[in-house]
Amino acid sequence: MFKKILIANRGEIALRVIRTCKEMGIKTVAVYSTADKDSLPVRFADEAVCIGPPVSSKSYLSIANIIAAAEITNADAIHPGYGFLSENEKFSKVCQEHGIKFIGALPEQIAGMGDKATAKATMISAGVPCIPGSVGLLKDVKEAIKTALVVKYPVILKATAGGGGKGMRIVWKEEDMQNAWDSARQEAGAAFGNDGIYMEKYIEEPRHIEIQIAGDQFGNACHLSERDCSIQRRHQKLIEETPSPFMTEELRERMGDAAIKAAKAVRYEGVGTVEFLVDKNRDFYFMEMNTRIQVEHTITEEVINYDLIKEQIKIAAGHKISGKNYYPKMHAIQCRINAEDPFNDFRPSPGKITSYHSPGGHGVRIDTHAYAGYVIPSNYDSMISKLIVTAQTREEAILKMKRALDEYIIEGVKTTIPFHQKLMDNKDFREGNFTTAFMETFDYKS
Ligand code: MV4
Repeated sequence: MFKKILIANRGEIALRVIRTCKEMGIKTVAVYSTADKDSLPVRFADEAVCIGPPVSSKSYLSIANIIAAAEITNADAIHPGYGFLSENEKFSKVCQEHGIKFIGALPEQIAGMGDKATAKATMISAGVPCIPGSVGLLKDVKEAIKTALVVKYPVILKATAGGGGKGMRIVWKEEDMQNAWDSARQEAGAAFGNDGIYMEKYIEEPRHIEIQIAGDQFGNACHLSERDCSIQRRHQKLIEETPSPFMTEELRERMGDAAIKAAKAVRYEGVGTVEFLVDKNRDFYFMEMNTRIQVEHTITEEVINYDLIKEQIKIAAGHKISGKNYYPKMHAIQCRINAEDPFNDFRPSPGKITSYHSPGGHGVRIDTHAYAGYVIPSNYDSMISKLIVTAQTREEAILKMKRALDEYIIEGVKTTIPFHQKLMDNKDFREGNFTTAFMETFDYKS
């Protein structure tokens, strides 16, 4: 087992990883930018190293600074958390070259999954259902128009380097193809330095359901059931739950099998997520594979009663997994509490938390680095806390979430708590009747 892990991240996930390391008897190194010098991960880690100024490119994204911190502290592994360098091929490679275990995917797996057209080709070969569309990249708008005649409108153009909706255009009719093509290409080129575009049939009002997977260094893989992440706004998830209210035992078996196929096709090591779009007929299609621990891993932990960070560390250290799948025994919901003003276009609201009281009681979990007096820096994302509730049924989980939200006091900054309170009372949400289009019509302001 590792003796010392450096956590190349900040905020709640840095604290989350430190907690598990402590329970496993592993020493920890926090790295921090000057904006985070008074943060809880810095306080609770065994050692802390400043890696630069607030701007991420010079601290949490600086491979040289982080590797230097690992060398001087003698860390034998690095946990990247999510975001930042967690899916950076070069970082995974540099760790390898320095004899430091990267607790995440291998460089070739990151590259193979990061390029979406390549990922899709791999999944088609492995027998994982994919959305009908172009075979690989399109070379010009003429080919796009020709392909769309076969795929049939509406179609969607996607940037191969994309994710998060950048360089994506829905095209409803041939007349709109030229403009969509030009703008998708230009946006992708500017954002990723790669303007490769492929095409798919556009699936209208799908659900976003992802399967948690784990694989070990011996080729074993299993799934840990699903999370429903359909409720998003501008590709930012707002709430996640498991089991999905749309799930059936039969669909879970089929999606679980497909996710395991996906994991085995790339000999996946560690924990990861296979994202699917699910249409109204419960047909599902591979969308992306995430080679990191995700923000929403918590709800899976609650319903299968397992520490996924511990699992991740054990797999990285060479432990075998049993290969059996995990099924939810409870219902868990996570609300992302962001320092944003939901009544003002979710505008970020950084600043000092002047007063703080978090809910508690049976079935309530809070993952946060926030406290009274904490100043939320404006340099990073606006998530300040994850409120997770677990209960026997979905109905009870919603009632518990309402109760917990009512107890949650955060003053000094605007938060998404009032939004979540409205959501818990929404009829469609309560009935489990929602798709990725939910936020387009949800009137939470009245
Ligand atoms: C799609 C789609 C419909 N049809 N692909 C959005 C982010 C990127 N990773 C893929 N996305 C989508 N791909 C086809 N063929 C709809 C979306 C999509 C979406 C997907 C998941 C969650 C929220 C979404 C919001 C808008 C669009």
